[in-house]
Amino acid sequence: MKSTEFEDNRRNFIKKIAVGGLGLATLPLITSSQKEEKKLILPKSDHLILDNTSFPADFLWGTATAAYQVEGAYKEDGRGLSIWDTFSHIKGNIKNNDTGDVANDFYHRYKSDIQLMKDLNTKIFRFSISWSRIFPDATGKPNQKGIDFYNKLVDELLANGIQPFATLYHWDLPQYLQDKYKGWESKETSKAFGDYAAYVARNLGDRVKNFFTINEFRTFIELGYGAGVFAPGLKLPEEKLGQVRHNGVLAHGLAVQAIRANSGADVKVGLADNLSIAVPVIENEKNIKAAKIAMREINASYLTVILEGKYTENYLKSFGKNPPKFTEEELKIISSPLDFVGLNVYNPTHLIEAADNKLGYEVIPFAKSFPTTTSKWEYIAPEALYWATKHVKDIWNVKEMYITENGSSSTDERTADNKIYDTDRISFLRNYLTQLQRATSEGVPVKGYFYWSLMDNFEWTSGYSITFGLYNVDFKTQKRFPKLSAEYYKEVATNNKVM
Ligand code: PNW
Repeated sequence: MKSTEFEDNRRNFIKKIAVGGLGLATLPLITSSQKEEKKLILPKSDHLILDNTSFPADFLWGTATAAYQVEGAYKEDGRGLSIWDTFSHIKGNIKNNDTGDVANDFYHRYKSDIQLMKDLNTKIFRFSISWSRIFPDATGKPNQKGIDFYNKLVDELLANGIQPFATLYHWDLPQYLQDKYKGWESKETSKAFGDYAAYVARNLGDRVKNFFTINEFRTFIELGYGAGVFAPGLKLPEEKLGQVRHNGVLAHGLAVQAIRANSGADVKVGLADNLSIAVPVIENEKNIKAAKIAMREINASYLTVILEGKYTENYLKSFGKNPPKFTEEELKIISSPLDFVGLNVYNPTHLIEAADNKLGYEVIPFAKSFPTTTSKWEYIAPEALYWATKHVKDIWNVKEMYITENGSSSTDERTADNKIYDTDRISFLRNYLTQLQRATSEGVPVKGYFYWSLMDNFEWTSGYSITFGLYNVDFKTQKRFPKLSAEYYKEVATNNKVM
């Protein structure tokens, strides 16, 4: 087709839309009769929701943070240093040479920040525990003041009607483990993680009923030990990375067992994984099938081995002569049964089309013009939330899930009268939550959603320049300002609906 013809067709198309020539009959909209049909085919149950906005009655709404990103107080009350302290203090590693030394000063301001959670009408909060507050040095002796901080935090949350969900590892490895064992390159670190998990479960398990072992293997391993842009800043070759990944999932399994052995039967445990998400580029049957095949392969090193207890053949073959070293016994530990799976979902990682090749699928590239948030990796594609949860249910038959993170980074300008009209974040949320509602309305067992993040915070290598919060933070004064999205999210949490 000549470009002029293309232009003509385009113009006609636009004209047709303008005059209403392309009506409902030709556009793939859900008509009211289809909606009726959807209502009729759903079995009757209290848990199934029969409209296009509501969530199940017991659905939980919350927000999330992580220790190094908000706590600050990096030398207080006997806290040891972590690899993120070391990494952020090296000039040039972080935008504007920002560090988490003070961050949001959550260590001292947790009480007023819990009031912000309350103002949002949220009932769950996901935070992480700083390993080096609890075990600050290589002696293995716990630091009472470290655990005391989390005791106070948990008590204050419960007193305010908010259930604590604790993550044990959100990337701030004690520096002495990096120095002594090369961190995650060694199984000694996996074992140390198990011991730390046991201690935390013994001390908090009477009040914290939900634990996540590890947050986002892919990010801290591939970026920290592979690309060298996250702490500890290493660029290991693929065969060594294979071992790091294995040691990471082994640590998860050891922690699951340690938590079970050191707390009551009412304590639940899972992980928070940013799984790779295969989205069928066109939602037809053959692409959906291909995307399911792709899911197992693209998550081979983390979620697949955790939920299946084995690495896929293709994954092991990819190492040639140097596959990671592991035993059958370790695979059993890694795949210890979980109570729930937490999913961090921001964007699809793979757009998939069915293909007549060995794999059965092909990866379609993202268009250069694909929209993103202010984080250039964050493609705006709400359907990622639907497919992530749907695949995890269909492939691995997971019975309970949480969205442990989802959120948008925006420009967030504050007006002269301290208002932040983050309308892009509201649009992001409305669209992503619509896709989550689509999943729950089909019976995908998602129990709750944690918005990332309660407030702007130390966004790793981007320092304070990238903001995901519902609350804006003036880091000079530590004042918090609700964004318009905070108002939006409160409405969602209050009405249990997409608004
Ligand atoms: C996640 N990437 O990190 C983390 O769990 C949070 O700590 C973080 O603040 C949040 O998402 C927003 O970034 C990621 O470069 C960091 O693809 C980087 C990437 C993905 C996730």
